[in-house]
Amino acid sequence: MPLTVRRLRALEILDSRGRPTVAVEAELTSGASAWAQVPSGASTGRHEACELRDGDPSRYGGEGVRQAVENVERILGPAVEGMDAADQQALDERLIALDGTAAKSRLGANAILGVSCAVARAASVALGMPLWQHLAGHREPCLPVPMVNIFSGGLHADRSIEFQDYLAIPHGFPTFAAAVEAVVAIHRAAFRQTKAAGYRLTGVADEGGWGPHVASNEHCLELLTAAIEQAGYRPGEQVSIGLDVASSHFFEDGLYRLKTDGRMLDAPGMIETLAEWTDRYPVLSIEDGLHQDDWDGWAALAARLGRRAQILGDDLFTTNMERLERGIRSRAANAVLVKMNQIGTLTETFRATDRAREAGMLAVVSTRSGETEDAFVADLAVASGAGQFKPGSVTRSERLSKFNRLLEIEARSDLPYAGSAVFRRFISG
Ligand code: 2PG
Ligand code: MG
Repeated sequence: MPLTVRRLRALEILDSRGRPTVAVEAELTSGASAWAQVPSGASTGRHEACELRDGDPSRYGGEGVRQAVENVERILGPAVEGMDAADQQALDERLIALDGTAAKSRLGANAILGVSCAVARAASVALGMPLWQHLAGHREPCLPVPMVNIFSGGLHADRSIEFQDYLAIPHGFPTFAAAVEAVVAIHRAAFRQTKAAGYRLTGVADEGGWGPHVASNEHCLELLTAAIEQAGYRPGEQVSIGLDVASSHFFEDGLYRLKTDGRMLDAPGMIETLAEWTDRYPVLSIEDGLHQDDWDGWAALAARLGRRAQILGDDLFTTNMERLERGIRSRAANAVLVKMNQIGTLTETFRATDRAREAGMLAVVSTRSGETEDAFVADLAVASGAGQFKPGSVTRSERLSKFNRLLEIEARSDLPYAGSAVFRRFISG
C-alpha cells in the first residue's frame, strides 16, 4: 500500500543561536506523522542554496521565517498531497520543480528541506523502520567517525582567532561509543590545558567547543595535541586532528588576514603554513584551507598535502553537484563536506555522498553551527555510509541529540564503526 502524503504543517521555531528556523510536520493517510527541523549556518558559503528570511526588521531583526512557513503550508503542501511518501526522489523532484530556481530562492531551501526531511521521517514511521534504514536504500550504512569540535574561532567564537574549528578525530577505536568516551575526555583535558596556559574560559562557543583568545592560531594545535596526550590517547594513532580553516571568512583583498598572528598570507603562504603544521602536529583533515573560489590554489594544496591529509571542501563545494564535478575534474580536493541545507533536498544530499564514493573521494556529513534538537542528520550520516560526521562538540543539547542518537543506533543494530579504515589511504602502518 502506498504511503500517501495527506497534509503538511509548518512552524517558525528557534535554532541553537536563538534565530528563527523552520519546522515541518508531515502527516500521511496511514495516520503516521513526523516532524523535521531545519538547521542554519553562520559561516555560509557564497554558493549555498537560499535560506529564505522575511527581512522584516520589526521581527527577530529581519530573520523571521514566516514566509518560508507559509510557502510550506500554501504551496509545497498542496502540491505534494497525494504523493507517495516512500518515493523520496519523486517527491524531491517535485519540490525542486515547484521552486524552479537554481538556488531555491523562490520558496526557500529552508522550506523545501523541511518538507523533504519530514516526509522521509513520516515514511519511516509508517514502515516501522529506523530512519537510517529507510534512508539507506542500497547503500552500506555504518557508524561514522565523529570529527569533534574542541576549539572554536572565527565566526563561531566572535573571531577570537581566525581559524574556525580545531577538531578531534577519534578513528582508532573499535566502537562509536569508545570514540565518544575519548573525545569527552579530550574536551575536558583541553579545558585544563587552556587554563594552565593562562587563558580565561567563561563558556563555550556556538558548537560547544572552547573559544579562547589564544596568542596564535597555531597555539590551539599545541593545546589540542597536549589535550589528546593528557587524556591518555596516542595522537595520530588513536586520535588525529582536523582543522576547519574556513578561510573564505578572513580573506580580504587577495590576502588571508591572520590578525592574531600578525601575518597576512597569499595562497602559497597559506599552503606552506598548513604544510608546516601538518608536519608538526597530527593533522589528518584540512577543511576550506583556501577560499571558496580559488580553484587553482585548491589544486595546488591538494597536490601538496592530499596524500597525507583529507583536503576537504565545504564552502568550495556547498554540496552542489556542479561544483563537486568541477572539483573532481580539477583534483581540487579529495573530500567533500555535505550539508543538507546547503542544497535543500535529501535526494541531492545523497547524490553528493554517492558521487564522492564513485569518484574515490571521501565525504563528511555535517551539521550546521545553528542546529536544533532534531537528530535527523545523525541518521543521514549513518545511512550515507560516508563514514565521517561533523556534529560540533560534546556539550550543548543540540549537539548531544546527534551523539545520543548515534549511541542508540549503535546499541540497537549490528552496524560497524567506520574507524581507521576510512583514513587508510593517509595512515601508514
Ligand atoms: C562549517 C560549519 C560547521 P557553519 O563551517 O563547517 O562547523 O559551520 O554551519 O557556520 O557554516
Ligand atoms: Mg566548514
